[in-house]
Amino acid sequence: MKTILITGAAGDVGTHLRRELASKYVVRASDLRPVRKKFSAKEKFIKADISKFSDALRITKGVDAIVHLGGYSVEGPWEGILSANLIGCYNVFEAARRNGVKRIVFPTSNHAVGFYRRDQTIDHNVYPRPDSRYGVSKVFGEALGRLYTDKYGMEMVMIRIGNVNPKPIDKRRLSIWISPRDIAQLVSIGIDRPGIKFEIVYGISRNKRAWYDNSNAYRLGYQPQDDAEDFAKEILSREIPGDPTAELYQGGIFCAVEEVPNPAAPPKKTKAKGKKK
Ligand code: 15L
Repeated sequence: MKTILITGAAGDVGTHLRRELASKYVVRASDLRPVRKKFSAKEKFIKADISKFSDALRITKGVDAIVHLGGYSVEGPWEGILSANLIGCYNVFEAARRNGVKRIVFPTSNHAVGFYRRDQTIDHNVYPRPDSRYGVSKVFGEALGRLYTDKYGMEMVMIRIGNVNPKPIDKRRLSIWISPRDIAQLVSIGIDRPGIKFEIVYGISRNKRAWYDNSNAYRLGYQPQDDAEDFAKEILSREIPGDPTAELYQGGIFCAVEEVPNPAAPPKKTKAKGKKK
């Protein structure tokens, strides 16, 4: 049985994966915070901060493959993204190389390509169009993976994940949803399929409303079991139209412009409470 390291193991996706993969691999789970539950007697938890290289070296030693989920999984402040997603990702890939771990599965994100429009179908060859600092950090991970394949012969599977959930939660997710068992299948292909150099696939179920041409995943043997369409009627009946920019693009609300405070602007006047006329 292969031993795999899952970083960011205490998060939602990490928890789904540990449960689904518990009988297939010996799982070494790592995170800043402890995992709430272990899914097999063989599962081992190691607390680690991947923004420290010494921690990354420690956790990657002696494993057959790495599923690198660790880091921010949504938009966040630049300092946090820089430390967890860029420095953290570099540390894990470089530590893997030094420890002789060849295979990395990197769950990147739909937000690496979130500025493609919803009326477009995109495949694994499109140029990235990140929709956020978070999306940019995922593009960084994809580029770093490409470098480590081309320069060091490492084997990389980049899964641009849509949204992992037991059920799709809204209209946008009808296009990008992936069930826990489908993401587990895709990650297993990423760990086990021989002959991988560098691959990009989309982490979605067999959704009727998909924006992605996921033929590269199918070529590698992916056979998704689920389709978000089974939940469409229920979801669409309660859907309220959202921000028009967000509705246009695949990344949704991540594409909306944030209000940036202008330091030169005079402070806004607030109405004083209880002032006499
Ligand atoms: C992601 O990349 C995030 O990790 C997840 O939390 C969701 O925001 C998802 O994308 C999504 O777009 O629904």
